[in-house]
Amino acid sequence: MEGDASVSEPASGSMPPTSSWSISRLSHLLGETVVRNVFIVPPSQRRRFKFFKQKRNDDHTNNGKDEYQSSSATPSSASSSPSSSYPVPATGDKAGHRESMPFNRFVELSKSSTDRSESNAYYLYGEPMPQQLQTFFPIPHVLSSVPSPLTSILLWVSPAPTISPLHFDLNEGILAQIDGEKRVSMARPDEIDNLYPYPIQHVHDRQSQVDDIHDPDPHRFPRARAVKLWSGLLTPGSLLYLPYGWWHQLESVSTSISVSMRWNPYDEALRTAAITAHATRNMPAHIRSRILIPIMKQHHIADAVVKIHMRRWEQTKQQEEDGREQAIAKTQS
Ligand SMILES: O=C(O)CCC(=O)C(=O)O
Repeated sequence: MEGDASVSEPASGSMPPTSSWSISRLSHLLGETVVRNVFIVPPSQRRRFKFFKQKRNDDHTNNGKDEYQSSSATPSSASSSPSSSYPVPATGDKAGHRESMPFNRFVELSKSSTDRSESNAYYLYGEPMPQQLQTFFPIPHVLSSVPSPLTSILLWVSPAPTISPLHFDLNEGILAQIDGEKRVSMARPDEIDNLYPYPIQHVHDRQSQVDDIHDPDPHRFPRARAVKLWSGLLTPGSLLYLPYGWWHQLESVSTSISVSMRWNPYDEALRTAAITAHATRNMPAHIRSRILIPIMKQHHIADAVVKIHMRRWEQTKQQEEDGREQAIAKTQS
C-alpha cells in the first residue's frame, strides 16, 4: 500500500492462491444454486454499487432494545424486511435493487454488461458463502489469531468496471482477493467530517456522499480534497485488513472474486453501551459522554470505535428531535 508508513493499522498480506477459483469453476460448483444478493444498478449509477440498507437496526446505532432485535435477526429475515422505513436516496435516483437468481443467470447477466454501455450492472454483493464452496475455501491462517469468532464469510463476484464506493463498516474484516484485481483506497476513521457521510437514518448510512474520492467536486465537497488516501492494488492471493471504521472503496479492474471474513470484537460491549446510550438519550451531550465513554473504555473498546459510536448516538438523538419538531410544526400549521 502507498501512503504514510508511520500509520500501521491497515495492512495487507497474502494467502496461498486459490487458483482453481475462476468464474467458470464457480459456475461448475454452483450452477443453478440460487444466490440472494445480486445487486443490480441502473446506468445512471455509473456502475457504482453504493450499499443501501434493507432493514432497520443492522448495526449498533439505535437504542439498546433495537439492537437486541437486530442481533437475533436471521439472514433470511433480514432479506425479507422492507426498506420502506428509510428515506430514499437524496438524488431521487433509484440506487438499485437486489434480486435472487441462479448463479449461472447472474454470470450470464454480468457478462452481458461488462462494457460501459447503457445496460444495468450486476454484482454478487456479499453473498453468505454458499455451502458448496465452504470446503474449498481455506480460512487464511492469520485469522486463527482473531480474538472473537467470525460473524460472516461473504463472497463478492464482480465484473469490471464496478465500484463499491467509499464507506466504513462497524466491524473488523479481512478481504481475500481470489481472482482478478481490485484497486483499494482507504482513509482513517477520523476523516469522517471531510468525507461528508450520508445522515445516519439514510439508506446510504456509512457511505460518503463524495462521488469520486480521487477527484472530489470542490464546490460540493471542499474538505474532501485534503483527505489522505491509502491506495493499492489487490491481486490474487492478497489479503487486506479492513479495521473497524476505516473508510474503504474497492474498484474491480478485472472480473473479480473476493471473500470477506468479518468479526466484531466489541459486539457484547457495544450492546451494553447502547442500552445505556438509549437510557441517557435525553441528557445533554457533555453529560452523556461522561457516562458513556468510561463504560466503553472499561470494555477496552478502541478510541476510534468509541468516537464513531458517540457520534452516531448523538446524531440519532438529533434526528429524533428534528422529527418531533417537524411533527409538532405540522400539527400546528
Ligand atoms: O469488495 C467489495 O466490493 C467491497 C468489500 C467490502 O466493502 C468489505 O469487505 O467490507
